[in-house]
Amino acid sequence: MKKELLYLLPLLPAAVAGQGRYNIVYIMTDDHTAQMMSCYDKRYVETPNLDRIAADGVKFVNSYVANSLSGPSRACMLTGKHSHKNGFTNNEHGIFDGTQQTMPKLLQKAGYQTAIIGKWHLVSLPTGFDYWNIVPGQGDYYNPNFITMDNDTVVERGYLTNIITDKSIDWMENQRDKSKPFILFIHHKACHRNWLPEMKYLTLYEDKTFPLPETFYDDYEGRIAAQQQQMSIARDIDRTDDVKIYRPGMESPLGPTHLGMLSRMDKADLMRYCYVYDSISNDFLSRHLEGKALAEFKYQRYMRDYAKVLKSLDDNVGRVLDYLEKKGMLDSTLVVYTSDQGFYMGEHGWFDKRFMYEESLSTPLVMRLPKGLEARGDIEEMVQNIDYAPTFLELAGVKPPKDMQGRSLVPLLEGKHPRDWRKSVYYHYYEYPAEHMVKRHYGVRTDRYKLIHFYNDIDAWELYDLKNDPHELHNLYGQPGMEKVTKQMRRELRKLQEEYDDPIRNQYPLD
Ligand code: SGN
Ligand code: CA
Repeated sequence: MKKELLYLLPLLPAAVAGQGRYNIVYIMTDDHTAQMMSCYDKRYVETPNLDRIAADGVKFVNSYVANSLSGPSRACMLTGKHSHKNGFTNNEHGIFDGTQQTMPKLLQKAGYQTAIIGKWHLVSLPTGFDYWNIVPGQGDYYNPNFITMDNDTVVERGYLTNIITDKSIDWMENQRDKSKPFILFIHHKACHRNWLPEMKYLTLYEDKTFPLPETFYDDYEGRIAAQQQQMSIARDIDRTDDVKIYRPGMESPLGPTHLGMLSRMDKADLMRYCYVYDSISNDFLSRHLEGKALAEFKYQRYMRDYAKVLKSLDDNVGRVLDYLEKKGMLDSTLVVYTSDQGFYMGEHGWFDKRFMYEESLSTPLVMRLPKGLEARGDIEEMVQNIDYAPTFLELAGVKPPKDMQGRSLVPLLEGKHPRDWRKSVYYHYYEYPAEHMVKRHYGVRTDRYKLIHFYNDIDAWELYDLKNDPHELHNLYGQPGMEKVTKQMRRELRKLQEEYDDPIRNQYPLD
């Protein structure tokens, strides 16, 4: 018997060990945040299909990323390692070293069929997959390009979220080797900027007014890095590409300075798009909004378009669940839904992510569990995207290699609560100077406190008491009375930097 299979036997629940190994369907979206998922937060939208996953399984309520940006997050997921170990620290200069050890490669070796469809964003071409079909870079919503395994670029007709799902179902139904267990990565562009809706949802949410988050008018007092960002809805969101305001007939998609991102649309769809967005622009131009009224107008446009894009995503997750149900595969398949990071929906006045504050450090994570994994409901333990690789390996009966830095979530999925579970998470963000101008920083979060150090061309510390200040408005670093907590948090940070072997600790030693 193969070594990998021997490892499997004592680990897997008896029912499953008898039937063969679990399949894994891993659905990852882009920039989808827990505030916009009704099983986490009921204020804004309904996401019935995403909620179905949690209802039949578990919802992680303390789920975090290691580096809140697309490429880095994907690299953490594939390798089970923090950015400084997998080498992909930022989108702007990163090329993923595809020769390194990854979870799909190890699963492949253990007899799994591996496939990835959709956004890849790691610059080098995928390795470790029996099948891949990816979009270049960020991908396009309308009539998108796809890169095939022969490295050809092909235009596909339609709306990206639907196409990725069609391809995923087709792979499961017609292309895979059905004698083997499989892992399928379904990676959506939704809900990434610029938020372009599917035709059937052009007017959805247009009559809805979204409540402003409490911190929309944050003044960033005591937070130097936050004062210097460029991701404010009031100031930085793009008037044409994001807010979709233009002078119809002059700057409109049909006029002389047409919006590049719409250039892929079919003519008939473009006419329908203009019919809706011309009237929004005309209405806006007639109102001459300023100050808060203008900021709030932009916020409503942002929320509506984001919510439209999300609606198509939710429908398509429902299609995958229906397919698995129809084929009788749910009992043998772990379905994971997550995002590459969280996002600001107007909190602190922002869109985008990157900061170690709660909205973008967190990421939604729900799992529909197959037969044999008994946990249900909310899981409170702190988990991180470096944990996915060891989890999938353990479920496949493969021993996670020692150099993986994440920890398998399988005990949590079995309903256990290991007493030695991590008490804090480590975070490190690198992409600066760059779009949105978020300073480089690293930090630690425990269940109560968060300590952040912004570094490079700045040297600023922040400390938050998440219990008394959940919105992170009051920086307590250096405040009288916080000496003991500061010392403990610095010690925790040093411990994690040593454990994860982050070389930044040599540049900024901690006492
Ligand atoms: C693009 C976006 C940014 C976004 C980055 C990274 N600008 O550059 O707003 O922060 O992607 O996003 S856009 O005008 O081109 O849309 S990530 O999720 O891929 O990391
Ligand atoms: Ca993203």
